[in-house]
Parts: sequence; C-alpha cells; structure tokens
Amino acid sequence: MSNVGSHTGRKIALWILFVIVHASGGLVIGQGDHRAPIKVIIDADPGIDDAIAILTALQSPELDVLGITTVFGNATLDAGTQNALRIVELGGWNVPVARGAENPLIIPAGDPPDFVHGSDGLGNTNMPPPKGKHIGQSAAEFIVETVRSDSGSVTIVSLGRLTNLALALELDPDLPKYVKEVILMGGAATVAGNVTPVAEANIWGDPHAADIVFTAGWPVTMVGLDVTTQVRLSNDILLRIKQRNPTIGTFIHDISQFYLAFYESLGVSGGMFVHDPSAVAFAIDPTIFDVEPFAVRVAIEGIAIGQTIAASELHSNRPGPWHDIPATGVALGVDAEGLLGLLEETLSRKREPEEGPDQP
Ligand SMILES: [Ca+2]
Repeated sequence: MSNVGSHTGRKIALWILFVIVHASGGLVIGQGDHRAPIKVIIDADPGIDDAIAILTALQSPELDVLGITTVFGNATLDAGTQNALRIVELGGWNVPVARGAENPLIIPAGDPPDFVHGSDGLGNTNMPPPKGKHIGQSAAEFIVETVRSDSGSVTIVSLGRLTNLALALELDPDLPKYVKEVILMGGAATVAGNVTPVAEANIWGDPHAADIVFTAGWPVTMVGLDVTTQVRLSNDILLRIKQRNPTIGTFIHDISQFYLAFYESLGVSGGMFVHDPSAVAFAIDPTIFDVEPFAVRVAIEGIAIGQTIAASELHSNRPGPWHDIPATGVALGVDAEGLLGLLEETLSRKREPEEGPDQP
C-alpha cells in the first residue's frame, strides 16, 4: 500500500510540474515580458509543413534555434537533411543541422509519403542542392550535448517521428532532468488518425519511440490532430506573406502548392491543415492553445498500432498501463485566428539589418 501512496504522490508532483511549466510559459508571453528568447532544438523530417514550421521558428524573435536535427519520415533521411540545410541557407542563418535516424527503433520503415510532400519532400520543386553540410554529430548526440551544456534551458520541438528523442534517451537516461520541455506535433487523443482510423503519422511511423518519449518523465506537450485539423492555412495568406517577405514567402508559397493540392484532393477546403507550425507556435505563444493533462500511452502492436491513448486522471489512477505515467499536456483547443495571425506576422517579418544573416 505504501507503494501506491508514493506513486500517487509522484503523480501529483508531475501534474503540478506540468501546470507550472505551462502557466509560466503563458505568463511570459501573455504579459509581453521581453525575456531572453526560448532556446529550442527543432527535430524534423522536412517535409513541407516542417519547412514552414522551421522558418517560423527561425524568424521568431521569441525563439533561439540552437540546431535542427533530422529524422526519416515525410522524406528519406537524406532528402530531409538536404531540405533542412536548404531552409537554413534561405535566410543565411548560422544554425547547425545534425543528421538523425534513418529507420524506426523496431518496426520496419515505410516508404515516404511522396503523394503528400513530393518525392523531394518539398512538393517536387526540385531545388538545387544546399551548399552546406550537416555536422558530424548524430541528432541524438547533438541533442544530449546541447541540452546538457545549458541545463534546464532547452526546449525540444519535435515535428516528426520521435526516434531521435528515444535514441537520445538511450544515450543519456538522465536527459529528462536537463530538458526544459518537449513539444511534439503528433498523435490524436479525441479525433481520428490520418494514417489509420486511430493513428497519426508521426506516432504511427515509430510507435515504440513515441511511447518511450511519452513515459520518460519530462514535461511533454502533445500538439496533435485534435488541434492541427481545426485550422486551415490558405493560399491567400501565403500570397500575402510572399508579397511582404519575398525570399521566404516565395519559397513557402512554391513548396506549398503540391501540399494544397493534396488537401484539396481529400476534400479539405480553405487550405492546408496546420500540423508542424502549430507545435512551433505553441513554443512561441502557448496561450493560443487550450491544454489538458492526460497520461498518454501508445499502442505498439495490433490494428491500433500508433494510437495515442490518453487517459484522464480517473483511468490513470487505476492499475494498468496508464498508472504512474507522467502527465502529458494534450492540446485540445486552439484559437485559429490567433494561430494564423502569429504565423503570418512571423513569416512576413523582415529582420532588421543588425539582425541580418549570421556570419559563419
Ligand atoms: Ca513533420
């Protein structure tokens, strides 16, 4: 019985931690407090919406992007890594790119969804190769070293399969103590999946890695289909960004045409769902979202493989797979206009000359 008591105590502590992390995040932005930018590592599989998300992060004065780590998913690992380098070079940012996992932890890798992102991951725009190269460290090594060197300050924003994060945890099991928080685009708690009736692509693509990340004991926010499918980014907005900030706006507009056509073919009107940029937007301004705590586990086999099963306190208090699982903040509501406004303003922002391209 004493075990039950200590479990309950730990769980309450994790619930409180979750509330503190998000309350403080809300206060910082909500009160217009100009603190130092939030340090982030972006883990991504670029990917059209990844590209928009990464550019939002790079453009945002609220965020300091310490590095981009790549993972297989929307494109092959090689194509995704090339795309990350292209994105960084687009604005002359001096941000390292670390190459990550090429395969899931356990299940076999599927083919990249070229019908969604094009065979190059950027809507078949077939852009010239980047000039730069990825760094020698792997994504997992980069994550561990960067987080450890600035303890408690670094947020990881994950926009793809969670393989790199799981590998980083394997490399350094104490990593959760040093990470500020993890914000991930993935999962579907209260709505249908987008790969199977119950599974969202990033979780389905490496369910074992996702379950490790949800149960690791660090503050996690899940920005999944519950909110990302509530918002449409239209071509009209992309055209306005292009007019105001031609270099980045033209790139985003061009890569998005293939993606917009995909959504149109699904019968989604008014633009594309805002998947990955929502996770970056949460890092910039969490007050745009309504978040509730759940104990999240991932189905790792059977027909529900990749499903994120979110248990409320009622269920997580009972013995079973959700018992004593740290609380994940699950985004269930979003201010769509607020999110679209944030994206449009951030992507349209022309950096001041003194903020111009960093010198390598
Ligand atoms: Ca992605």
